Amino acid sequence: MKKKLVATISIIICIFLSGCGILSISVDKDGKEENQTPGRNIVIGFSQLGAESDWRSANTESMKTTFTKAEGYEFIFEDGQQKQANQITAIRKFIQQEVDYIVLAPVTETGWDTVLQEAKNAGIPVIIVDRMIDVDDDSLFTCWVGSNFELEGKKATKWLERYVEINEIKHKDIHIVNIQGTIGASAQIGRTKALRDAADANGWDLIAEVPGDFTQAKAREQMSSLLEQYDNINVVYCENDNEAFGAIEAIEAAGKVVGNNITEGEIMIISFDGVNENAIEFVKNGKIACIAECNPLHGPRVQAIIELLEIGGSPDKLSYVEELFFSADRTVTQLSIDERNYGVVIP
Ligand code: GZL
Repeated sequence: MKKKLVATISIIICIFLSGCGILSISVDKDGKEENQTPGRNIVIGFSQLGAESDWRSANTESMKTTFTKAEGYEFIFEDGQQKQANQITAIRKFIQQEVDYIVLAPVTETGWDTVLQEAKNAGIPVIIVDRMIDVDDDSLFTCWVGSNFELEGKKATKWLERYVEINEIKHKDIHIVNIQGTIGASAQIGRTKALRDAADANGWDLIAEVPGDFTQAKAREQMSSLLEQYDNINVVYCENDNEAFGAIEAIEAAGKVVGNNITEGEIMIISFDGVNENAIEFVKNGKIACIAECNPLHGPRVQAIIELLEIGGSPDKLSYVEELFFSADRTVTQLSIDERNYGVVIP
């Protein structure tokens, strides 16, 4: 009885408070009540580059689940569909809407100076996430948070160097192709540079570099074409997991074997991201030799930046995310899977 009485009284109080406009109770898409933080409504315009990969989906999910009404935010999301023109249009929309902050996940590094000058003229801070931008005046953005893509590539090429030495393979017998990400994206630039440098240093035969756009379909198409042109490929460097899935499909469709025993004629896959649970499973069962993690959970990182700005603080200009490395021969694999609470399983 007492519990019922307390419940009734608290409902009356909420109705009274909401009637006075002190506590606005909003209802979310599932009909669940979302009590908004009283007297706070930070408007954030997020220009996401697209939905090309599992990494991107996890990144978008992280932002959407962080910037909720209940936490005192109004989150405006625009999907650029992998086109810079769409992202520029979105930023101009945010300026018109007089948002408090613009968050940009840029599809490529260049071409942002004009629109970011417009945001600066409007007095709207711009936070860059994930890939980097290349602008003449770095006051056009407040700060950037993302990954060190060249380091990710170095982790992967260092692993391959060790694999070659342990298995007493001659470096010149490594015949590698690179299925690159979106050309001009920092992730592609850094990962490609790391491979080129390692191939030069070790004398690996870097047969070809082809754009895979970070998508499974494009990578499958490119891998099929490469297999028709070259019969000595023994390592495929995929600049994200979705490309690795596409390459594996193409290799198996061609009747070849994906695996880590290149001396037995298997074709080794090296990948990046580690978002998708299937990709991690592939590392465990040997279909993918190793994955350099690229962590997509930027929501809480951007939130910390915005909350710091809200109280007049100044965030670091560049913040790099700590990232793991997964390979079947490293105990870190199990540790990092247990710790991770995200991932998109392919149906
Ligand atoms: C990296 C990110 C890349 C991922 C891909 O931070 O920009 O774009 O590695 C994604 O999966 O498409």
